[in-house]
Formats: sequence, C-alpha cells, structure tokens
Amino acid sequence: MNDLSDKRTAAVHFEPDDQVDRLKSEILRKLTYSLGKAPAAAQAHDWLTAGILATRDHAIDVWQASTKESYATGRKRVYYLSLEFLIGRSLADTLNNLGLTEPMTRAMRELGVDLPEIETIEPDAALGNGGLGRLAACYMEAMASTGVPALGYGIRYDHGLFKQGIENGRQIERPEDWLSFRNPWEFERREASYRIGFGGSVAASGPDQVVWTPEETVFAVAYDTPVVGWRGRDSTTLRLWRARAMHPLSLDAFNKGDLVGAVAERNRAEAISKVLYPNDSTPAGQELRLRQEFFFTSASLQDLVHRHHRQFGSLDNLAEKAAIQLNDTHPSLAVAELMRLLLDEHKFNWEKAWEITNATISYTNHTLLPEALETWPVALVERLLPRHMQIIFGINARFLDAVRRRSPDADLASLSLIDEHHGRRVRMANLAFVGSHTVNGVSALHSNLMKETVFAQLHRAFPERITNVTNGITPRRWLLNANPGLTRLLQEVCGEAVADDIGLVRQFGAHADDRAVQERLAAIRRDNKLRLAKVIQQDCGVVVDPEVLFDVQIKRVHEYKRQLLNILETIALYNAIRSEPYRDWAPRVKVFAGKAASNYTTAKSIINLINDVAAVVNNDITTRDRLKVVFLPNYNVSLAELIIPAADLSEQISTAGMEASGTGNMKFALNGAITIGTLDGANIEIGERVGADNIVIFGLTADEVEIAKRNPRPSAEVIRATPHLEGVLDAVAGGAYSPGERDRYAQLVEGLRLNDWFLVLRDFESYHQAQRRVDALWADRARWWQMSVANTAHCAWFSADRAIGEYAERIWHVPAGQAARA
Ligand code: OX2
Repeated sequence: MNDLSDKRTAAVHFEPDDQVDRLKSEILRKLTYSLGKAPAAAQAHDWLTAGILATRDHAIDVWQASTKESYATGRKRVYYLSLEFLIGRSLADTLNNLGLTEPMTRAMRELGVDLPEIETIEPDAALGNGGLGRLAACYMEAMASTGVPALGYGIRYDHGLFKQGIENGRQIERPEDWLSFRNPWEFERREASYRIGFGGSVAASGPDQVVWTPEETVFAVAYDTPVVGWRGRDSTTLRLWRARAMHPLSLDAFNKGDLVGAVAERNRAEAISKVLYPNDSTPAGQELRLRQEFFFTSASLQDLVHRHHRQFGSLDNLAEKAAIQLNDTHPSLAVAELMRLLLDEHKFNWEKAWEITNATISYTNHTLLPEALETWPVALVERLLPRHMQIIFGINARFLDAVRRRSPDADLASLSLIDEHHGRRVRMANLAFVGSHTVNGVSALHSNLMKETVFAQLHRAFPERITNVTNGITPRRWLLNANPGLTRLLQEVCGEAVADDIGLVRQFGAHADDRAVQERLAAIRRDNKLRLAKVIQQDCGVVVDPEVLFDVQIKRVHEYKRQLLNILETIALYNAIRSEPYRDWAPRVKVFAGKAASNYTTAKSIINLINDVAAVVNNDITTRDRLKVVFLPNYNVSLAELIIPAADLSEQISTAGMEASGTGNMKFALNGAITIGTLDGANIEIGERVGADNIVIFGLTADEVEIAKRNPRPSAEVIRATPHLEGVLDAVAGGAYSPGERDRYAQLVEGLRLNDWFLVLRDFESYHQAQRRVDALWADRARWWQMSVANTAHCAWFSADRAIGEYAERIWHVPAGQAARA
C-alpha cells in the first residue's frame, strides 16, 4: 500500500471497508517503519503515535493543496501573532474534521486497539493560559474551516502551562513536559530560520540610514503544524518558533574545564523558548518576557516579509496581500519591527513605511484591567532593543505633533506612547493602537468600555479605529466532538447538515416543549454526568450522584472572576441546609476547576478555601445527599471537554465590566447549560439571544459598578444589610474550615472587609437570590429542559466561523475561501 495518499481525503469517497483496510495498513506501516515496532510489541503510546502519523499524512494532503492554492491565486493571507495557542489534544479533532473518525475507530479496533482510550494519552498542547490562548486555537481551526488562508505565529515552548496538583488543599505547580516524547504533529523547518538580535548599538551610516549592530544574536527556527478545517477542505499553518544558540558550545571554555561556561550562551538563548509565562491577564515584569515577545515577533515578521518578497518581488503591496493581527499587546513590538525592516533593510522612507505598517497591522484588546495593561521601562527597551526604542520615539513624536496640530486641547500625556508618571515606560497598548488601522474589543460591552475608559483619548483622536468582534468558539471541538450525544440528537431534529451549518440548530428551538426531545436531552446529559462523576471519584475521591444539579465554575482563578463569591454563597447554602435539613433543597454538586498564577497569593488562597470547604461539606452527613463540593485538579482543555457537556448550570459571575468577553460561557450555553451570570462581557449577548427567561442574571451592572467604585459603601454596612453574610465571613475568618490553622483565611476575609474591590459582598445577596431562582427552575424539570433547548438553539451565533467572518470582512479584507471559490 502506498504510504503517501495522492488525493485530498474528504474529496475522495472510498467504500467504507476499503477505507478501513487502507487505514489499517497505513497504521501498520507507521508502526513498523517509523517507530520500529512489531504489532505484538507495540504499547498504547506506540499505537497512538502510529495513529497520529497516519492521520497526519491525510492532513498533509489537505495542507499542501491549501498552500498551493493560496500561492497560485496570490490571495491575501492572515498572519495571526499570538504569544499563546492553547490547543489541547489534536487527534480526535483532526480525525473528525477529516471525516475519518469512524473508519479510524474501526481500523484500530480490528488491530485490537481502542481508539477513544488511546486518544486520552495524547498530551494536551498547553501553550497558553486561558481564554486568550484558546481563542487563538479556535480561530486557527475556524480559518481553516472557512477557507481563510492563514499562518498562526507563536512560540514552541518546551514547557507549557504548569501542571496543577492539589496537596492538603493547596495548589502546587509541577513543570509540564509535552515534548518529552517528541511531538508527532510537527515539522522542523531548518530553512526557515532567522537571526534575532538583542542589545548593541545604533549608528548612522548615511543620511537617513541607520545600522543596528546587536550585541547578541539568537536563531529562531520554525516548527510547522497543519490545522485542518472542517471536512478537510482547507488547512491553516501553525508556525511556532524555537530559540537556538548561534554557538551551542564554546570549545575553548570546555577545553579549559569550564563546563558551565561552555554552554552558557546556549542556555541563555534557549531560555527564550523554554517556558510559557503562567500569567493570565497580568503582565510579567521580567526581561525574559520582553525577550520572548521580541523573539517571536521579529521571527514572524522577518518570515512574512521574506515570503512576501519572494512571492511578489516588492513590499509596496504588502498591505494588499498580508493582514497582521496582534492578539493582545504581547506582539506590539511588531509595529516597530515592521518599521525597522521597511526603513533599514528595505530602504523605504518614513512616510511610506508608516503607511504600509499601519495598513497591514490590526490589534485585538482582551482586557481593560489597569493592572493587566502591559508597559515596559524605557531603559529596558533601550538596552535590549535600541533601534526599536528610537523608532518608537519617532512614531510618538510624529503622532503627538499631528494630534497637537489638529486639536490643541488634546490630552497629550495620556495619548503618548510613553507614560512619564511611573518612571518612563512604553505603553504597549498605545503602541499597538497607534500602529494599527483597526482595533477591536471582544464583546459589545467591552468594545464600548474601551471607547469610554482606557482608550477614551485615543478614541477621540481616531474615532473610526475601534470596532467590535464578539468572540467565538469552534463548534467542531466544543459541540460535535465534546458532546456526541447532543450532536446526534441535533442531527436527528435539525438534519445531518447541522455539522456543516451550525446555524441550523435554530430549528431545535421549535422542539423546546416536545416531551420526547426533553427526555432524550435528559438522558444525554445524564450520560455525560456519569462520565464526569467517574473522573470526580478518581481525582477527588468523592462520589457524586448524576441525578443532582451539576453547578460548574471552571476558568482561571482570579479575584475578578469571583470564585470567592461562589464559595461564600456555597457556605451560606450549607448553613441553610443544616439548619433546615427537611426542606426540599435542590440537591447540587458544586464543581470547581482552574489554575492560579503561581505568584498570585490571593487566588491560591481561594483555591485552598474551596478545598477546605469541600472537606467539611463532603464529610457532613446532614447535607450528604444535598450538597457536595469538588475541586478538580489540573484544569486544561481536555478536562473542559469532559466537564462542559455535563454541566447543568454555568457560573459566569465576574464583576460587571471586568471580564472582556468570556468564551467558556459560550461553550456551556451551546451545550445547553443554563447560565447564572452578571451582565458582563459576552453574557449580555448570550442573554440577548437566548432571551431573558432562559438565563439567570443578577448583580450590579457595569455602570452601577462604576458608580459603586466612585462612592464605595463601607463593607460593614453592606454586611449588616445582607442576611447570612456576617456568619459566613466570621466562620471563614475564624477557622471553621481550617481547624488546623485558624487564621489561614483571616487575611482573605480582612481584604473584603477593608476594600471590596471586586464587589463580592455587594453582589452576595443578589447572587444568593438568583441561586434560589435556579433551585425553583430545577424543581420544574420540564421548564429546565425548555430553557436548555433554547440555549442550544440560539447560540450558533457564537461560532468562531461567524467571528472569523467578521474579521475577514471588516478588518482583514480577505474573502472567505469557500465563498470565494464557490
Ligand atoms: C482573556 C479575557 O480575560 C477573556 O474575557 C476573553 O474572553 C479572552 O481573553 C479571549 O478574548 N488574557 N486573557 C484574556 O485577556 C488577557 C489579557
């Protein structure tokens, strides 16, 4: 059997049996000739790798055809720059997109291997922290599915996001090691290797000519992975950079016996792609982080400029053929680096270089939290990137001049790319904003708040620049693959074509009152809950009943996301059940999962509290059948795929105005969970689509939060006015949940009493009442399933295909491939 299939998979229709036979021999060939294993000796991981390699061949066929087509037609291409791509596992999704799930399952079965089982040993590619990184991964798949030619650029971290363990209720971090047994999906591209300079000096070499001589140079080497879209029609490329030393070994030092010095350069260079920073929406004030940002930005821009030049022979038309999207400010240096390439290497004059740069780059903002807005000390940028600092000053001077001429009363200090108040720092968001033709927020509320708050002055200077593209999620991974039961039901009710056109789920809405549909839905959810219950028992040692309400909050642990509000309300509920054990409480299991940044003490204390509360509640016989609390360790993409289809209630309870969008909220709603949430981020748009009766909203609005912050009510007054709260806080602060260390949570509670910045206390009562509305809805199960149907039926709009369609049309000006070629 020929190893290299010569046609694109999805376009070819084999008889099912032929296809299974073909796959079997492809797998065996890989096992024998790529892994050197006989079937009888093969371990589970060998079968997995053989399966991946066989699948990859099919992906390559699609990939090469896509690449050839986009070169042949010279179509505009998107370059998506992101410091994070939170991919998770790839085998199941790739098979499904290629239409090979069934034949591969059969082929493996005939070889004596259980495919779903070996799929679970594929390591998660965790090259991201949370929503921002997962969004990038969803968009790579959606661009492949809608035929938008694209390359995603990032860093190939040796170690992705840390593994979280829970020991004695506390988070511990262990290094992640996804590459330890190599990555069978990727291809090293030795020819795509670029020099990245740091430090050194800048000298004039003629009128308008500048030469930067870096003091230190490292290599960036490309590793490519195909990302196949739905039905294997198209593919995008994920190109990740690895840092290599120019001189991996100093023989001189080695021969003198200096073993450490001999590899010092190598260690310093390779540190750049060693580990992902475990911060979610807070910047890391570390030189290494800035080196990472410049490293991947420069490699990506050199690469795309080089490719463009090779294809078109000139950079004059760069903006016509390339759209560069900055995923947050981490790649903001792209503005200065593209200017440098155009000015210093391609000899454009400033005006032309600026015109090209601005017409090519656009920027997505993901947060307004002031502590999360990235800035770098001017002195550091000057030392590490002297030429870029000059260019940034040049951009700033021209920009401020132009504003001053147009509006003499403009607030130049807040517009400036340099913050002069905090020891002179470069404002990366201002740099990205000024360098971009379009800047977008990620939900309607967030984009409006951008105009009113952080970017108010810049918005006045460029009133057309800010736009909104509400986030989206890929329905392939988050519905079709994660929830096959629900998918089958949707295909029966709305037609097979829902898989191709998620918009068809709308028809599901007409069946909200259909008892048979409701029963099916209940059975599907029960199965999903059973699967999760097994994992809960394994990982937490807690037995949970799949009949009870699964109330779920899974996301990074952060004060603004308010896991603390959830656990405090859980304590109030626990107290209430204990004092009235015979009332008909809606039995629940509270499911938590999420990582805290390793240096974020308060978030870690909240994790500790959840586990301490769990230990008390789960061992209390009075509440045994009514309430359980579990914290699942090591939250990641794979765990989310297991939990989301099993959720009845989705907790989206951030302080209004603080969660830019959220994307977990969309995944839950599409899978039919009911949202309990604040009017924040994309919750608002979910509510608009599913209807006010099908979502449980509580709490202060963003406007009210704004007012509450300006005139804070003393916590003591809020506590006095809120039933149950005082008792809950006293119990936590007094050690009721930490008997071995009574003041473990004294500080956490004191923080709330002193300055309730995230309005946990202010929103407590409203949240508590909302939870009682949930109890009532759950008691009327027919009503619950009605709501669930409405959620699934009206959330197709949150598909990443829709979001990518908006970027393509309004920001990148690239035609979507399938439409363009149809
Ligand atoms: C996250 C935001 O917090 C979240 O609201 C949003 O849904 C996601 O990005 C995707 O847009 N780091 N993570 C985020 O922002 C930053 C910065």
